[in-house]
Amino acid sequence: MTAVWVLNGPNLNLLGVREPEMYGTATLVDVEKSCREVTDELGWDLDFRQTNHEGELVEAVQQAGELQRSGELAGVVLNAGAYTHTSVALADAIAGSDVRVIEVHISNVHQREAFRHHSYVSAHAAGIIIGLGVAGYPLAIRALAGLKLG
Ligand code: CA2
Repeated sequence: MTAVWVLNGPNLNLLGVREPEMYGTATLVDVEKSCREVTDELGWDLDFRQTNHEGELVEAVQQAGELQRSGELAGVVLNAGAYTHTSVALADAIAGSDVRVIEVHISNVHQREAFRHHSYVSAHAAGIIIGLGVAGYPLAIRALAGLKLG
């Protein structure tokens, strides 16, 4: 069965609990449900995770690359949170593992502080979905399905 991994970075466990004006009222559990609706429809397996630790994201990306090489993974939906703007290690992991990544951001980072305008992930992403709220997650899974077929 084809799998997709959805990886969430630091503080995304607070989704729906704090800052609803910026990130909306959906919780990460709600986001996982919306992703599972799409993977069920596609007949895919979903692995949905959140971590506050940079090294765990790096390791997950490396493992995802191995799984993709073995033909078992369509790719990764990645909201790396603030590590998007800081992590050369994460960028190196994506480039080094050659894993297919759709980068997602809930908020429109380009309407926010200048330090959020640069992403270390984007140069290595197959595509980017920014500013569509949590709807970006299931859309990113559909994008992976399109890329896999195409
Ligand atoms: O818009 C996004 O998805 C971000 O990746 C979210 C990150 C932020 O650092 C990026 O610049 C853009 C922050 C995730 C923290 O999420 C929270 C959710 C609710 C309350 C507090 C933080």
